[in-house]
Amino acid sequence: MAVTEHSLQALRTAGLADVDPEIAGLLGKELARQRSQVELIASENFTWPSILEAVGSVATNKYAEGYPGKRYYGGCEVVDEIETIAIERAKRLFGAEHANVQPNAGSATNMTVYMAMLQPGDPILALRLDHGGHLTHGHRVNFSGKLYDVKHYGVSRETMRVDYDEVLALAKEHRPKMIVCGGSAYPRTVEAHRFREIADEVGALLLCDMAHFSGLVAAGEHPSPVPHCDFVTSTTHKTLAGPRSGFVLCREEYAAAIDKTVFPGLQGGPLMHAIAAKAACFGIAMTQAFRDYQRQVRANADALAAGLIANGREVLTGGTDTHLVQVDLRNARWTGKDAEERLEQVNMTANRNTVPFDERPPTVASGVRLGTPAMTMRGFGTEDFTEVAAIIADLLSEEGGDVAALAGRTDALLAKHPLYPGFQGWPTYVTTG
Ligand code: DSN
Repeated sequence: MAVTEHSLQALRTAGLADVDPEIAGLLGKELARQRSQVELIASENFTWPSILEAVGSVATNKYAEGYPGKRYYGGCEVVDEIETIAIERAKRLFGAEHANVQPNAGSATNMTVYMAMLQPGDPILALRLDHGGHLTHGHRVNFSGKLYDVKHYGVSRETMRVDYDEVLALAKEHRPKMIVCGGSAYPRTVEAHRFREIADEVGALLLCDMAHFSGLVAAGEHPSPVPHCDFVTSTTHKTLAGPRSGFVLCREEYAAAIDKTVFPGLQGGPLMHAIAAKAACFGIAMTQAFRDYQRQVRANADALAAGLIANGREVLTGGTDTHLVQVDLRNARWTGKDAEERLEQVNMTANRNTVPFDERPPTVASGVRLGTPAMTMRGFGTEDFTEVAAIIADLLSEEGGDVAALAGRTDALLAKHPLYPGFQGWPTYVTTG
């Protein structure tokens, strides 16, 4: 299907459905998909409609290479105000000395910190990916693993939690220039103060990647890493519930190095529409409603973990301190891949994930990672998550449950909590045909 032919004059005011029914149709289909599935991917969320408006705003038109008051383009006076508000809100929300709100994604935030402070070949110590870390924490297939000399710490086989004595021993052995804490599949509190002690003992810089739990930090539901770390990186679209993007916080002494690395070091023109949305996201995160939302994210994660355990499934570490729960399938009939596929059959979306000491490859994996941010945004409470847990537990039992009946129970939950009611899936600027 081609784009519909319009005159140049008509194109200047036509809306998406009129110009490109194929893409508009697919966006409508994506909205329908989001509405029809229990979204349990721990790194996803349903952002506020106000954020979708900012992302779809005219700020996308503006080039603004540089920083507020120091741009390489004219006409930046309004976007300067927007970016300044975003910076000030980020600093206030997290109690940080400096914020750079230009990084476009989480990977870019970690790349920024490494490139600002390290030389290729410098030693880093970070959490292994298969124990809950992240690709950008030095995995061999990622730039971080190729450019730097990365050693990894893991979790203890007994507790499945970070073993701080092991981190200290590895730090003493490898003398890293930077220690990285945080990750994307670690369900327990990241104890940044303990990493600080270790970093101080070996003279290392400390970076916390709080991309997953920054919303909990903003709301006081997870201890803040900011006072303990030289650098804190995050995305804005996970628990923080904002646009798909990233930001870096750091101590004032590193501000100039970080800013210079983001621009001109790594990026060109910042995405000003995303920065407008980040400003709004940080503003919302300062409100009581946001704190209520995060408290519910936490309560729902506890209910999910407890429900799975009560129904006979194994959960890594026996629970969670965050928004995510790792189902441990090493002793189950089903692999992580099976679980992901079976969840789809009952209208639930999640991702297979390796668990520590997994004997299966990541493409199969022995775990499935579940998160509560998205469905909490949709209105799910603890009773709903107890039901989600019961459905998943049955589905992943030895017998596998009655898939059609379980899908019916999922649909009943979804019907109770509509997503984006009355919304077409994107902001519209066209008021007449
Ligand atoms: N890919 C993200 C996640 O799912 O956790 C992290 O970048």
